[in-house]
Amino acid sequence: MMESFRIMELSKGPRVRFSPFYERSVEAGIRVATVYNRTVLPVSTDDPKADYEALTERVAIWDVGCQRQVQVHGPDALKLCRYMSARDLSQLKVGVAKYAPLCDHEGRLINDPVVLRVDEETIWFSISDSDILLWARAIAGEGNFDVEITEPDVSPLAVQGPMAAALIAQVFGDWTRELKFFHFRRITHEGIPIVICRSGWSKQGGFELFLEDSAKGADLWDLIWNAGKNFGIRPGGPNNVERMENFLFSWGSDADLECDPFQCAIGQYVDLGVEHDFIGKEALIAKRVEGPTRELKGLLIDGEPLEANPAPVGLQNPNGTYAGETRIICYSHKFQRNLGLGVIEVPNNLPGTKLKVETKDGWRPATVADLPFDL
Ligand code: THG
Repeated sequence: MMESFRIMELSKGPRVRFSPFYERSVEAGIRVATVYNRTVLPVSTDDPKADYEALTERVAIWDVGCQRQVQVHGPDALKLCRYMSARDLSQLKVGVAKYAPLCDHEGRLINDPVVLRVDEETIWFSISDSDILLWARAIAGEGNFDVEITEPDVSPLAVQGPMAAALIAQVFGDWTRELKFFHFRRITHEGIPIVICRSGWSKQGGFELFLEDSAKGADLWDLIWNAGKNFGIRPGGPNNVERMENFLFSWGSDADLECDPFQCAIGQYVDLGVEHDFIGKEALIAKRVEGPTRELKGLLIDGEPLEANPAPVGLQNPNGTYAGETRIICYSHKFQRNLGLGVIEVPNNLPGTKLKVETKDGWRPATVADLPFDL
């Protein structure tokens, strides 16, 4: 069980938001939560191993209403989004999504949203945990883009796991089986407006249901939950063990604010060859030429299973000199060993390099590995 606090009650004020699925999540057994985009994000039940098994063997339902949408609407919507993104969005079609790094002018990664083209003049940035509403408004204002930027009433609910496709087909119809990865359709089902997208923060396959009316949160949850009983559905949250085993990047967790997308191991989503300008382009080209001074790598940590620790701890050479920072640690059920992600100083980042990682019971030997782990 991950370290957590049990403290006072959270007040239902404007500073911490609750998603439309929050109450159902708690009723279904969620006991640990964090905060993401100023919204409570359910993390796990009181049995994280069972959460992992449901995700990897059956189907899991997650309240990811904290994945807020920044809506860019207007004649210049695509032009602005293309200027904000280090991945080329020029060809983004209606009904298609793309994972896109956003950088600042120095090439630092400031967010890594899923970008959905909802219609010709409407694009959603489904953001990670930093304020892109303010950023987008500043960029649009400075550049005189003809757009309106808002946070619409949209809350994603994730359905992930090997049985997710069968469950979603049972609820919404067989057409959902034909949806390709990162493609979506906007529908109204039993009076509930949703965007159904084949996506989600796991490599188990699944869907995200972007609810477009927060008054219908319990209705949508119940539809999936009731149909899911036959599939052994279980509540959970974005799962750090599964996503570390298969490597999906977590902004705000896996790297600090100075890292660029190459250092974060998501450089394959950066398009430097485009003709148009985008924020950070010049800096990223220079960084590409110079090469990184440190980068995110996997760590195989020796010894008995470690308690999950999603917080930065030490990383050293065997002789005790600084080698970088361990960003997150977990015990992998699949590989039956401890895994870590670390931002590691060159040249200690070479696969096979022996290092040591700080844990509660002292320093443990560890070996650097490429991402995704190939074990
Ligand atoms: N779904 C939605 N919004 C999100 C997330 C999500 N916003 C916050 C956070 N997660 C953003 N981070 C990621 C990281 C990885 C992926 C999606 C969001 C992802 N990557 C795929 C991969 O690496 O295989 C696909 C990338 C691609 O081919 O384009 O899915 O989970 N709505």
